[in-house]
Amino acid sequence: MPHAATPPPSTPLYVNDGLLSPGQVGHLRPSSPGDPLDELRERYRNDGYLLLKGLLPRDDVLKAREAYFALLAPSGVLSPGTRPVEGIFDGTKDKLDYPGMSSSRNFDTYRRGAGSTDANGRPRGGLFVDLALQAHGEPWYKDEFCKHPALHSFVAKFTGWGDSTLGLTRSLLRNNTPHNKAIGVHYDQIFLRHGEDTSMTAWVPMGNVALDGGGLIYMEKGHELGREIEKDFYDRARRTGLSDAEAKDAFNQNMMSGGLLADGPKEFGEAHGRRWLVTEYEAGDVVLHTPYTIHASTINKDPRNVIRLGTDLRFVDSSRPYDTRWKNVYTFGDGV
Ligand SMILES: O=C(O)CCC(=O)C(=O)O
Ligand SMILES: [Fe+2]
Repeated sequence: MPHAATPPPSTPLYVNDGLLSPGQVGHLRPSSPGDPLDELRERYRNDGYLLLKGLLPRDDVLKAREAYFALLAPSGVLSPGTRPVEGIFDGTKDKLDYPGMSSSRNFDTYRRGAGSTDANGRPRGGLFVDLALQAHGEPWYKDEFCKHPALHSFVAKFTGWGDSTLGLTRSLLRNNTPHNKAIGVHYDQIFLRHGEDTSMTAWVPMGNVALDGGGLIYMEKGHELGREIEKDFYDRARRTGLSDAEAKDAFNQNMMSGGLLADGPKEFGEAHGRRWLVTEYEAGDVVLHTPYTIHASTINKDPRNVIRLGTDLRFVDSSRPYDTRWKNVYTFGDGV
C-alpha cells in the first residue's frame, strides 16, 4: 500500500506536548493477516511493527468492550441513553473524576490518593478506578479475550515459537477518557527487562478508534532508534563500572520516572527528526511490535466522546528466559 505517497492526515492530532505538525505525521502501513508469512515477517523486521487488519473477529472484540463498559457503568462514566458497547463518555462530568489509565504508574498515583482531590479533599476516581482495576480479573477478559485463539495461533505461527508460545498474564486495560493525558514516549523492553529482548507486544484496540480518538502512534523506524538508545544506556552504565546486572537495573535512572523516554511525542519527534505514524483503528485490528519499537499515544479528542479502550498483550518464547514478574494479573503497586 502506498503509505509513503499518501499526504499526511488533516485531522489535528494532539499529544501531551501540543499539536503534531503535518510534517511530523505519516501513516501506518496496514497488512492483511492472510498475506504470505515471509512478507509479513519482512515487514515486521523492517518497520518494527505489523498492523494486522481484522485479525480478531469483530464481534468478539465488541463483546469484550460491552462487558467492560457494563462493568464500569455504575461509576457514571457513560453518557445517559447510550449503550455500554459504544463507550461514550458523559461530557457533563469532570474528566478529572474519570482518570484514564494511560500507564500503571499514573493509575497507582490516583489510587493512593496522591493524585488530585475533589472539593472535599477526597481522591478523585473512586469507583471508576476500582471497577477499571477489577476488569483485569474478570473471566471474560483474562480467560477469554486475552487468550483469544486467533491471536495466540497467529503469534505462534508468525514467530515460529509454536507450542512454546506463552501469553503473559499481566496486561493493562487502558481506558483513555477524552482530553485526559496520554501515555508518553517509550519502548516496552524497559518494562520487561528481567527477560530477553525477544518478546512481542500485541496492542489491541477494543473498539473502533478514530484518527483523533487516542490510538497508539509509532515512531518511523522507531525500533532502530530504540535499540540505539538501549545500547547507549548500557554502554554508559558499563563505563561507570557497573556489572551486567547492575547496568540493567541502572536503566531506569536514565529515564523519566515511569520508564518513559519523554512525556511529549512532539518534541521527541522533532529532536530525532522522525515522523509519528498514525492510523484509525477498527475493532478486530491488532498491532504487533518489537520490544524496542518506540511508541506513544495521542490524546483522545474524539468529537463524539468515545472512550478509547485498548490492551497490550505480551507474548514470549517460554523456552527462553523471560520476565516472570509478568505472570500475574495486574494489581495496583505491583512494582513492575
Ligand atoms: O494503550 C496505550 O496507551 C499504551 C499501550 C502500549 O504502550 C503498548 O501496547 O505497549
Ligand atoms: Fe508500550
